[in-house]
Amino acid sequence: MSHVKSSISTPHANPSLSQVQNALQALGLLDLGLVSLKEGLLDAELKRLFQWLDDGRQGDMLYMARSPNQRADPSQLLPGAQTALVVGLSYLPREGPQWRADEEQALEDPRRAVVSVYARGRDYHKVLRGRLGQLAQVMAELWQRPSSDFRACVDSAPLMEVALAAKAQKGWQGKNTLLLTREQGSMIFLGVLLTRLSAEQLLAQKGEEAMPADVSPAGHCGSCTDCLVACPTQAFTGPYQLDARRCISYLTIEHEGDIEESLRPLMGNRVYGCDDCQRVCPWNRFARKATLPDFAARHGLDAANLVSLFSWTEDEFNDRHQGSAIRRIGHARWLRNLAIGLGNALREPLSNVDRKAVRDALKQRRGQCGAMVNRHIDWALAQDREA
Ligand code: B12
Ligand code: SF4
Ligand code: SF4
Repeated sequence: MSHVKSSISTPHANPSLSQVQNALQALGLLDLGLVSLKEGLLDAELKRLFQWLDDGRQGDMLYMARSPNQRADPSQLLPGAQTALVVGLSYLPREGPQWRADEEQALEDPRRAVVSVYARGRDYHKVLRGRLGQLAQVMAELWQRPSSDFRACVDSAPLMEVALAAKAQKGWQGKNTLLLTREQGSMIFLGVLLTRLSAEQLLAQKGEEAMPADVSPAGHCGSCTDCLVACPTQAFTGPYQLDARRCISYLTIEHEGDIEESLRPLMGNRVYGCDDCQRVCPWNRFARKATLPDFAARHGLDAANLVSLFSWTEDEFNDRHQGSAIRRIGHARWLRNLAIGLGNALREPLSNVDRKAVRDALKQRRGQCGAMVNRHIDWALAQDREA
């Protein structure tokens, strides 16, 4: 925090957005722009959200169906909010091209367990919310406003972050439904700092421009459809249209019960989240490595194998995932996901040693961890092409 404060002068007679930009840089955050909030800003997106919910595409993410109107109305989160500052936080472990090659190799090895790259290190909610809190403090000091004039939102607040970020005009919503930028592709988390400061107050100096809120974002996907084609479970029903119920990210993280049998073989060795619709995106060739150390892989999660992760006891699971988003799914869902990966490994040509290790691991767990895990273990053993 001290280095952030020292990079700007506080308090300031005539604070301006460029000082905020300095603070963003010192905090390792990408400036994704500023949106002037006004009534009806997200009306078109709200309509589409209702359509999505009507179609049942949220599956059992009950929080998405709860008060949808609120998601399009930032003033419900911060009464009197006038402006939204949108930030990004990069989480890529390596530069774009190297990351893509490493992931492709891991996906092709049936023994490997592929955990989505965003979840291998510290929980981003904590990292990003902490940094937005520091940014709010800097701004409160600069403009001499109470901290209650700011509210940091990261993911879990009921707010349509991608839609809002697209309004800020430095990025666009891609056909994979994620926010992309020319500089960093989509390999960024999004955060929003709502403030009661107006755009006019923030843009005190000449040469700074507010984005008019009603301009619709021009995308740079062009005729590309790579993400739609690459999705292993065909979760996209069209460009910008995702049926979450088929998405591996939903199935492995959000969904509590059994995973539909027809989808299991399509999941391969993806055991927590999925990066395919981002890995293939041409814009992610330009994605840069994360600047913060927080997202570095823990406990070898960037090179783990299914059998070893499947052997973790519940205590080991809780200890090793302390401070990670993965802990929230709990040990049973973790084993469910890994059992599917192990079943898919048994469908592949494996050496005798590897095949035996997979079978033994599954049999050993059978009966230890509840009915749901057992059902997935039974399915996995039934996939053995050499049984
Ligand atoms: C629910 C949710 C999920 C669900 C549903 C995803 C979804 N696309 O809806 C599931 C569990 C599947 C999921 C998965 C992932 N998620 Co998620 N998720 C969210 C959450 C909480 C809400 C998203 C939402 O509002 N969905 C509702 C539907 C209706 O929104 P939508 O799909 O964007 O629909 C819009 C488009 O269809 C658009 N539209 C329709 N037609 C047209 C036509 C045109 C021309 C245009 C421009 C638009 C358009 O209108 C709709 C309304 O705006 C946000 C955080 C937040 N608070 O916003 C994070 C968030 C979107 N997720 C994030 C991430 C990182 C992921 C994963 C990559 C994680 C992973 N590696 O496994 C995957 C990616 C899957 C994917 N391709 O979306 C990040 C994305 C960052 C970024 N760069 O955009 C967010 C923003 C969290 C964060 N704070 O960083 N997620
Ligand atoms: S995250 Fe994976 S499963 Fe989900 S839409 Fe993207 S490619 Fe498909
Ligand atoms: S893969 Fe192509 S269509 Fe999909 S988001 Fe990237 S540029 Fe857009």
